[in-house]
Amino acid sequence: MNILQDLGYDAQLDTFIQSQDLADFEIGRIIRESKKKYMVKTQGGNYHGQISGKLRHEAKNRSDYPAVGDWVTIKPMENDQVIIYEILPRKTIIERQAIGQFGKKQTIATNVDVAFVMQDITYDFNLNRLDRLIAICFASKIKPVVVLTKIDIADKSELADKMAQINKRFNEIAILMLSNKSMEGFPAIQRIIEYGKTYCFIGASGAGKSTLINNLVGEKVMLTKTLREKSHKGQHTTSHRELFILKNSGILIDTPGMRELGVAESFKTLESTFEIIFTLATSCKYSDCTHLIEPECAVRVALGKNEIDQSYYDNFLKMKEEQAHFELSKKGIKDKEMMKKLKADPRNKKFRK
Ligand SMILES: Nc1nc2c(ncn2[C@@H]2O[C@H](COP(=O)(O)OP(=O)(O)OP(=O)(O)O)[C@@H](O)[C@H]2O)c(=O)[nH]1
Ligand SMILES: [Mg+2]
Ligand SMILES: [Zn+2]
Repeated sequence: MNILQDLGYDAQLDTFIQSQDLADFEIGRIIRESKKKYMVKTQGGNYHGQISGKLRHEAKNRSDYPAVGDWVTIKPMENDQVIIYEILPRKTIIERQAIGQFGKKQTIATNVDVAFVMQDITYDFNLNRLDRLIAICFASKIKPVVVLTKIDIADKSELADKMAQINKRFNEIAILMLSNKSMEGFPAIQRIIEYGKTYCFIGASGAGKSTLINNLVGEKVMLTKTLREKSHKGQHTTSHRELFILKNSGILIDTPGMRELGVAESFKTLESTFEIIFTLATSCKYSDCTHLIEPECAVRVALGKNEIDQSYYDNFLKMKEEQAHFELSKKGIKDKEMMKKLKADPRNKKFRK
């Protein structure tokens, strides 16, 4: 079997390569990236890739650097090192807005055919996040398949209720249910995966992306959350992107949970996600400023001057609300009266849109 074909090399790519003068180069696919360190797979094996000086000089944006899923031209060096010269045209790019940086995009993966949008159906269920993830797929012209995970620990009526909410919101999108524990729904996912096609797994941290990939590969190729399984600290288990080839089947790309799309599970998460707002907040007149109505609020001044994005600000408010709810529910405060009071407070007015 041809390794490049197992890796997803197809007719379109072949036509392009034949039309170019690439006789001096080998072709490979980026299978792993971690802080601009690359692993390239070629016909001959796996190599540590370094980008050429020319590629580095000509790179203006993050998207000009190789990403997992990219086909590249390379030349071998000593040992297991190669130089990466050029990124071949990308069929698709999954990218998202880099948070807090205008117009900056972050590449998640490239040459992806289908995105599995993973969503925990239990405590971390979040329709807005699902919205945002599906929007990313559509913006990237990649077909989304929603996978609702952990159905083994959800109760039946809860499951039905959430399915109804989802069906109301998204039509024409495939929605699957999965338990990585009982393996209910697993065969249906296996049946979707076709030889030579590339599938990227996206979704919040803890959704079960790496667990599913391990199950599909049939061995523990990715680390999954174990130790602090029950603490839901919003910490990430996967911190790099990596591609795996299934024997006689498709190609899978695991990605780290997307923090800014997730529920702010702790103040710390909120703080690191919205670093700019927290920095600005140190100049607000009131130390407990909510950045909604207070005078001399540095955040709203920055907003007025277009120094921060309206959507970034809105997202911050939304996530702050989610975080507040999360804190309350964590403390077991389900008192409806208190909720009402909270919502009646004009300072929380904007939180409810
Ligand atoms: N009960 C149950 N637990 C699951 C299921 N899927 C995953 N888990 C558990 O959920 C935790 C998180 O799973 P991971 O696969 O590490 O999640 P991830 O999406 O890769 O998270 P990041 O790498 O942080 O983005 C692990 O402890 C898994 O064992 C499921 O279907 N049912
Ligand atoms: Mg993971
Ligand atoms: Zn403020």
